[in-house]
Order: sequence, then structure tokens, then C-alpha cells
Amino acid sequence: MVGLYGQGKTTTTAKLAEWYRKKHGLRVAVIEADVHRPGAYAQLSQLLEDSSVVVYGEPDEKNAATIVRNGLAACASADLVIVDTAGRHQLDDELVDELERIASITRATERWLVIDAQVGQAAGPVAASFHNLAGVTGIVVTKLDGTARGGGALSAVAATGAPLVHIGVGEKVSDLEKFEADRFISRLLGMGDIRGLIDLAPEDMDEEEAMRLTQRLMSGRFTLNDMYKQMEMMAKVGTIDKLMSFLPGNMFGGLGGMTKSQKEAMQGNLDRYRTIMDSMTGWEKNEPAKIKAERIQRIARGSGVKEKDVRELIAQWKRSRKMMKGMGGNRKLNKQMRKMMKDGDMDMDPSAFGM
Ligand SMILES: Nc1nc2c(ncn2[C@@H]2O[C@H](COP(=O)(O)OP(=O)(O)O)[C@@H](O)[C@H]2O)c(=O)[nH]1
Ligand SMILES: [Mg+2]
Repeated sequence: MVGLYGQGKTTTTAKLAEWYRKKHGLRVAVIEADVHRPGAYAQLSQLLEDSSVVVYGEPDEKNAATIVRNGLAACASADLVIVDTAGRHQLDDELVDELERIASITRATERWLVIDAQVGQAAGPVAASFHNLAGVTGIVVTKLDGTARGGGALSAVAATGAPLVHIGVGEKVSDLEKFEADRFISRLLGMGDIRGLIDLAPEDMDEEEAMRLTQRLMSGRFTLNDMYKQMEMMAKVGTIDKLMSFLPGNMFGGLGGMTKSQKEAMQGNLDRYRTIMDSMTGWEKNEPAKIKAERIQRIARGSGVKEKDVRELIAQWKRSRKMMKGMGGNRKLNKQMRKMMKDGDMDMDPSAFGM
């Protein structure tokens, strides 16, 4: 693993070790060869303390090449050995020498460059220097859980010809994902992260229920009960704000582009609707269009809101139903939604959303 200081090399070394141990059943060992950062060995050991990955290090040895040579001998029985190296703010002569020596000792099959998503265009020249030095064969972009979109990674790809292999999405050892182009590109272009949105679905969400609901929505039969379930799922996923952050600005007529105060207002509405619906009978939720003034009065009293709030809920339901009917009429989107629900294929054609 190579890269500048603080980019996430050590963290990524631990993540990759766990990834290959867990997902591929390999016997993995890691060697800590950063002799410049105090506590590097302790950091790596701690990251892997709950894992069976072997961590090799010599905290008192000042020569990185020596540690790597000893480490490779000690870890000879491992299927995969990952060597974590030192970084600087810039590649200086000492670091260049050190990396060259480590490269010639390990003759590693892969040399992966770790880049922080925040680096931006500077990633190009940095990647080019490491590529000249070690021959970069893969790129890992870290800290994509933050606000940076990771566009600089593309400069690194351009400078090295090496593919993006993984992305880091958090500080925990499990926060590693395989690089997926469509996801990355849609984030980069600000199209919203459709996959990310779907991954947000709560684990306890009943798949069959979700499928039935989707089919009902698509068929244009949409009761207040359906809207309630839909809202419940949304509430489980989190706040509207979180949900919206995954949607492209122009999706569903610009919902994704709502201002903060608009979103807050919508969250408030959802909470109130829920209270109101809790005071409604099953029949009323099934046939909201048939609710007469008398019942509206009773529901309002039961839920402690004004009658106009109950009317507003019913109006909202009418608007949602109309929107759902419109979506049901979109055959392309309809087909994709069904396919997606059926085989978990998330490769949606953005044009179905009018993007
Ligand atoms: N949020 C977030 N933090 C990360 C990620 N990868 C690394 N970090 C943090 O970035 C800091 C530097 O990471 P480290 O692995 O020590 O970088 P190194 O100097 O290249 O070895 C640490 O605080 C890590 O926890 C990531 O994918 N997301
Ligand atoms: Mg480190």
C-alpha cells in the first residue's frame, strides 16, 4: 500500500485484510512497515484486534526494509500478505529510497495507491510520482463517506492507467466497498446515489411487503394505508433530509432540490399525518375519498389536531395517488421497478426518471 500521509493507508490495509479473510477465506497477514509514524504498529494491531489476521511489526526497528524482509519470512504460510508503508506530505528522497527497497524485496503482485477523496486534481501528479516509483496497479479512494465526491480519483486513474478497486466509506474496518462505476459516477455527476438509497432500506423491511406495496403503487390502487406504509418505511430509513440527499435534484419533480426549510416542513407534516392516521379506522384508511365531515371531526378530536389538518392529509393522499398513477403510466420506469424488485438488479436506466 502506498500513498501520502494521512490518506488512509493503514486503515485501508486493515480493511482489505479483513475483506479478503472474510469474503475469500484467505489466510491473511499484514506487515507494518511505516517506521516514521510513531504508533503505526499499535494502530494497525488495534484495527485488527478482533480479527484472526496476523499483524507483523517491529516497533523498535528503524529500517523498513528489514521489517519487510523479516515479516515476509515470518508470514510465509499466509495466502495474502499486505504491506503498509510510510507516507509523507510529499514524496522526498528518503521515502523514495525506502519504497524502492520495499518494492524490490516484496516483488508484490499488486501495488495499490490510497487517495483521500478530498485531494482533488492534485491527485494526478501525486499518482504519477508513485506510479513512476512503484508501478501502481490499483487505486483505493478513501473518505467517500464525507462530502467530497472523489473526482480527483479520476485524475489518478488517468495518470496511472490503474483501475479504481475499492472505496473507503468510514473509519471502521468494515467500511470498505468494492468500487462500482455507476454508483461512483452518479455521485460524481450529482445524479443522486440510487444504489445507496436502496441500501438504506432497513434490514427488517419485509421484502414481500415492499414488493406488494410497489405493485399496488404501480397499479394506481393507492389507499391511505399504502401511503402510511410508505411513510413508515421512509421514517425507518431516517429523516427526509437523509433520504433526499440520495436523490437527484430533478427527480420526482424536484423533490431532491427542496430547500432545508421545505424539507423540515415536510418532516413536520409526516409526523402530524402519522398521528392523524393512528386515529383512523382501517376502513377510513382504505377509503379516504369517502370520509364525510362528521368522521373528519371525530378523527381531528381523536388525534388532537384541527379539522383542516385532516383535510390536508386527505388532499395530500389525493396528490400522492395522482403522482403514483403518473408513475404507473411510465412504462419504462414501471418495468425497471418490477425487474429491480424481482432480481435485485439495481442497474436502473436514469432516463426512466427523466434524467
Ligand atoms: N471517514 C473516514 N475516515 C477514514 C477513512 N479511511 C481512513 N480514515 C481516517 O483517516 C485518518 C488517517 O488514516 P490512516 O489510515 O492513519 O492514514 P495513513 O497515514 O495513510 O496510514 C484516520 O483518522 C482514519 O480513521 C474513510 O474511508 N472514511
Ligand atoms: Mg499509516
